[in-house]
Amino acid sequence: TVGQVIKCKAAVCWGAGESLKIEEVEVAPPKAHEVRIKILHTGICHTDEYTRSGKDSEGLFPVILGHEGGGIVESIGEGVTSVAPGDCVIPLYTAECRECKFCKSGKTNLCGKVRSTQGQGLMPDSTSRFTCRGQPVHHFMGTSTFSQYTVVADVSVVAVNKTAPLDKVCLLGCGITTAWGAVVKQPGIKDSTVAVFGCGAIGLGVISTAAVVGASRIIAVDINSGKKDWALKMGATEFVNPTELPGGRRIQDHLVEITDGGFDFTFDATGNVQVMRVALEACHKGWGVSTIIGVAAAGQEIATRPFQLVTGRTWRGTAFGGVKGRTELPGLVEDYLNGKLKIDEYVTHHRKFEEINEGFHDMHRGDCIRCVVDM
Ligand code: NAD
Ligand code: AHE
Ligand code: ZN
Repeated sequence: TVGQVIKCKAAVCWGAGESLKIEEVEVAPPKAHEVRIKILHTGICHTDEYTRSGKDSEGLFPVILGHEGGGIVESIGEGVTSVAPGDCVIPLYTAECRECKFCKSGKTNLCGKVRSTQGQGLMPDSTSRFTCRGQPVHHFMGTSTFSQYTVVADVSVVAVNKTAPLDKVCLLGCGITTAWGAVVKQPGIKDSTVAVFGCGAIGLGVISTAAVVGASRIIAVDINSGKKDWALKMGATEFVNPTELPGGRRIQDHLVEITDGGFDFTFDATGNVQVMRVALEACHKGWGVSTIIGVAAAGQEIATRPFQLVTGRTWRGTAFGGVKGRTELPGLVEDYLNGKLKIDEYVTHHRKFEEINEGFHDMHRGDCIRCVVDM
């Protein structure tokens, strides 16, 4: 198949709000500095649903979604040296070129090399490698893992230990890494109080990592009380459902009261801008730091009284947990293999590729942490 167009199945989303359709697609061979990957497994992240539903201001259609995949390199284009055919790989929606201003700054994991074409749903040469029913189909987040074969930039993929089970470590492509990084790259969590809003895979990962790092108190907040057992199992010390507070009490008032002034650290893992405000206002005066992980719909904006910041609270955010994928993911895979990082616990559902839309429904039902799709 090297150098040839591959025909395979992919889940195509033809328009905002539509279900995915399993279609036969043509996947062109990788050009220079590109890698074609046979995807074996992919998670479904809330961000895939966000873009499918039409809430993403960068959303483009038709598109092949998916950014939490694992696979095997099928072939490489000219000039690719970082991975080879047969390698076990994880596609990276946050590239790492090691040459751009961002990568060289030492201050961020965001990379500038392919981000603008990635945002246009295209490869770095501004064209697509996917064709369906005679028309080009957009790439998504530089990964498009809802296809049996995908093409990514060489800066957007990392080889990991060949013995790693891809149906588990695929989750390092987004959810688990994001949560892990959001905590370990934030100094001072040890012996501190932490609140986590939203107990999906991201929030639970934050809870789990905060517990490992040694937070003294971890309060999980979710409107679904079914998440209580999950949160406690992952290391939360308490659980609060804001909709069950007596007399319609405001959640931020309740949290500030039970923590003698608020938290050292809070995290939003809901994507709801009202919750982001609550998370900021639940921080302790003088030093509390609130991190936004959740992704908000197009047109949504955050608000608070500037006085909240004047009086020493910090509002920040993180993408992919601040993790540099090519440098750090192989180590996270080793941590998983050595029993130091939880992944299995998050996989509550498995779906065959043909049932991928059911996987999206699973996500909405509230008892699903992650659904892994077997390609
Ligand atoms: P999820 O849908 O599995 O979990 C969200 C949780 O939030 C659910 O348990 C839900 O009950 C809870 N929730 C919803 N509204 C709430 C409210 N008002 N108060 C408290 N809890 C509420 O989603 P996920 O896959 O865990 O992703 C969480 C968010 O993180 C999404 O917005 C996703 O797009 C975003 N995300 C961001 C990054 C990043 O790099 N910044 C990476 C991955 C995911
Ligand atoms: N396209 C959206 C923003 C989406 C967004 O913030 N994505 C996160 C990753 S979510 C993974 O599940 C991210 O990494 N953002 C940084 C980046 O470069 O995209 C919008 O609002 O336009
Ligand atoms: Zn994601």
